[in-house]
Amino acid sequence: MVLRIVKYGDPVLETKAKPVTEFGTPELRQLVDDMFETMYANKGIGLAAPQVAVSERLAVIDPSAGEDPNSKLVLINPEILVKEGSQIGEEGCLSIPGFREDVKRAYKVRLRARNADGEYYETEGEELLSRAMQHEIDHLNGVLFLSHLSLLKRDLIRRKIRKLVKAGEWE
Ligand code: GNR
Ligand code: NI
Repeated sequence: MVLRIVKYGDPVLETKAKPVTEFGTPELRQLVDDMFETMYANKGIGLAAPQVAVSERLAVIDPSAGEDPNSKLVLINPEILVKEGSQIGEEGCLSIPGFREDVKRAYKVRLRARNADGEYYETEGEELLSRAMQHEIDHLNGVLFLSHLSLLKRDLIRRKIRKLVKAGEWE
């Protein structure tokens, strides 16, 4: 099932999500499936549970946007172990549609997470995958890419969104 993506302005996006405590349940598997379906339907490369109004530490990532079944990643209660280098690149967010800005991120990250069965695993990513991992883990901490912009850019985007809200063109 494709879920509704909440947009900037909804407090769930700026709330620190709670760890997942029950693994291997039908509910968790369904949520993971629905999150992949929602991400692909919106042509995203990542999606965090708070974006579908579920305040839990769970995100899905697929930098191939569905082209390569081997690139699907389920991150539950993820923790960044190591960050290396830096990169600057354009970033967007399905909860802030229509806005893209350059964001500085670590070039490479290594992280530890659990899968839907609760098994721990470690993985790493570079470039776009690393960027998506950092973007999704930010979501779990209630942080949006806007926080990484200058105050000036952030305020400009906030003002534009306020106009869209007034025009009834936001959510
Ligand atoms: O689809 C998405 N593309 C993207 C591009 C650069 C950096 C991060 C991302 S994640 C984003 C989908 C999204 O909002 N995930 O939370
Ligand atoms: Ni996002």
